[in-house]
Amino acid sequence: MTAVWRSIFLAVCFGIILAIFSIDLFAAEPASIKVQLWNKGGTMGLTMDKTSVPSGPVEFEITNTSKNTMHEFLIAPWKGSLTSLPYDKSESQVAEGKVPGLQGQEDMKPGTQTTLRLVLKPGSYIVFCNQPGHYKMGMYAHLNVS
Ligand SMILES: [Cu+2]
Repeated sequence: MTAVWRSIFLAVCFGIILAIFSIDLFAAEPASIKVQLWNKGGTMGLTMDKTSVPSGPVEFEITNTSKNTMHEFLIAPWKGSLTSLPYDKSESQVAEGKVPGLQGQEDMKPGTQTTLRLVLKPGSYIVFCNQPGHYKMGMYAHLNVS
């Protein structure tokens, strides 16, 4: 290897190392929210450790803390009242087909945990559980994405 090629090679190596380090230094950690899906003595709910996050990647660490009940975690942009999602009375469930932008993690067995990574735009969101009857029992919460 000539001296010129060696210095080019070293410069490229140095550049690659710098690039790796800067990616590592400047990559933003995704916002993280701990979610608990729970039921106790005839009541149930969905509890989050924060109610506002910056837009972009968001990581939901979801735990179904129930010992005996299936729950789920659904999220959709929603500006209205938290109790006014379109509802299908015959199914005792939110009419999911009428909620634009709905996504999430369905059917979490009791005692299970999962991590859901989403990319969220700024806005007002509703999070809820849509196992039959659970939305009306109070399994919903508001999330603000700024
Ligand atoms: Cu539920």
